[in-house]
Amino acid sequence: MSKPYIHYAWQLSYYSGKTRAYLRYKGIPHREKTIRLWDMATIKKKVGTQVMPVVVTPEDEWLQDSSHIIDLLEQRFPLAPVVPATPCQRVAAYLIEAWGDEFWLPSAMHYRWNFNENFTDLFRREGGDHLLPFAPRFLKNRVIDRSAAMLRGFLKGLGVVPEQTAAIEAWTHSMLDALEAHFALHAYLLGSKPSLGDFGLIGPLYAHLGRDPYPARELIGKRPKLAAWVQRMQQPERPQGGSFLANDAVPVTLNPIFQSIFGEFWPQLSATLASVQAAVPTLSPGRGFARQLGMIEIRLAGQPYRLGARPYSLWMAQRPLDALRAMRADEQQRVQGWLATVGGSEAMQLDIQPRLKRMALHVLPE
Ligand SMILES: N[C@@H](CCC(=O)N[C@@H](CS)C(=O)NCC(=O)O)C(=O)O
Repeated sequence: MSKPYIHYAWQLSYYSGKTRAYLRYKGIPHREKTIRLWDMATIKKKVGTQVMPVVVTPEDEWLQDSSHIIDLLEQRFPLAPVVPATPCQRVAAYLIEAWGDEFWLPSAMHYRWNFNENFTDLFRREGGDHLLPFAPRFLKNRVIDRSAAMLRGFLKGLGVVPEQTAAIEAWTHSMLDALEAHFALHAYLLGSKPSLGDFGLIGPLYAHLGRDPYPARELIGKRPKLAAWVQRMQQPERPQGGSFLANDAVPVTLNPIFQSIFGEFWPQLSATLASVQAAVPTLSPGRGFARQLGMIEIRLAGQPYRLGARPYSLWMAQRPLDALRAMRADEQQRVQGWLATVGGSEAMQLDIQPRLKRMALHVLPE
C-alpha cells in the first residue's frame, strides 16, 4: 500500500475543517498530524508561510490553500466528484465555497474572540497542548498567547469592533435560520451528497461556530438540523455516497444565501477590486498585494459595515466566474436564467482586472 496523505491541521482551525471534511468524504487515505511549534518552521520553509491546513502527498509535495488542495485531489481522486457537472449547481457550489471561505470570517472571529469562555475553556488549553505537548503549562500558555494575540490582531480589519457586533450577530442569526430551514429538507446544500459549497461553509461552521463552547451552545446547538449537518460533514455516513439533485436544481431554500452572496458579498468584492486597482501602481515587480488594503464600506444585515479590503477574496471570486465563463453558451444561458431569480445577473459580470494569481496567502497580478 502506498503512503497516506498527511493533513497538517488543528481542530481549532477554520480551513482545516474544510479540508478534513473533504478528505473524509472522499475516502482519501490520510493521517491527520497535529501541528506542533516545531512544525511551523517546516511549514514556512515548504509552503512559504506559517499557515494551516497543509497537505503533504505521498510524493512529498507540500500543498497549501484549501481550494488548491481540493482542486488537486479532485483530479487524483475522481470518484464521487464534489464539483457538480451541471451548470447551475456548479456555479452555485463555487459561489458558496467563496462565500463560506471569505464572508463568514467576521462572524467566526467575533464569536470566537468576543466570548471569553472559548479562550479559557478551549483555545488556550488545546492550542497550548498542540504547540508544546511536553512543556509545563506556563510555557504552553506563553506560546499560545502569542498566537492568540496575532489572531486577535485580525479583528479590526475584519470589522469586528464593538460598534459593528450587532450587525454581525443579526446577520449570523438570519443566515443560520436560513440554513436550519434548508437542512430540514436536504442532507447537504445541493442534494444527498456534499459539494464544494458544503466544504466552504463547514469552515466557519465547524471549528469556530460549531465547536467553540459559546457559539456551539447558543447558535448551532439551538438549530438541530444545522447541527446534524455539521456532524455529518465531519463524519460522513456514506463516504463517496449520495447524489446531487436531479435536473440541475438549486433549492429555493438557499435563496437567502444567494441574497447575501449577491447583495452583501458582491459589493464587498467590487469595492475590493477598486482598492486593488488603485494599488497596482504601487506594486514592486513580483511582489504580492498586502493581505489587507484600505477600509471599505458595505452593508451587513442592512447596516453599514466597515472592513478592510482583502485582495485574496477576489482570487476566490475568480473561481465561480471562471466556472461560468468556461461553459458552453447554452449552459451559460441556463445559469443566467437561474441567476436572474436570485439577484445575481449583474453581479456575475464582475470583471476582475488585473486577473490574480495566488502566492501563499497573498495574491498578485497574473
Ligand atoms: N485561504 C487559505 C487560508 C488559510 C488560513 O488563513 N489559515 C489560518 C488558520 S485556519 C491561518 O493559518 N492563518 C494564519 C494567517 O492568516 O497568517 C486556505 O483556504 O487554506
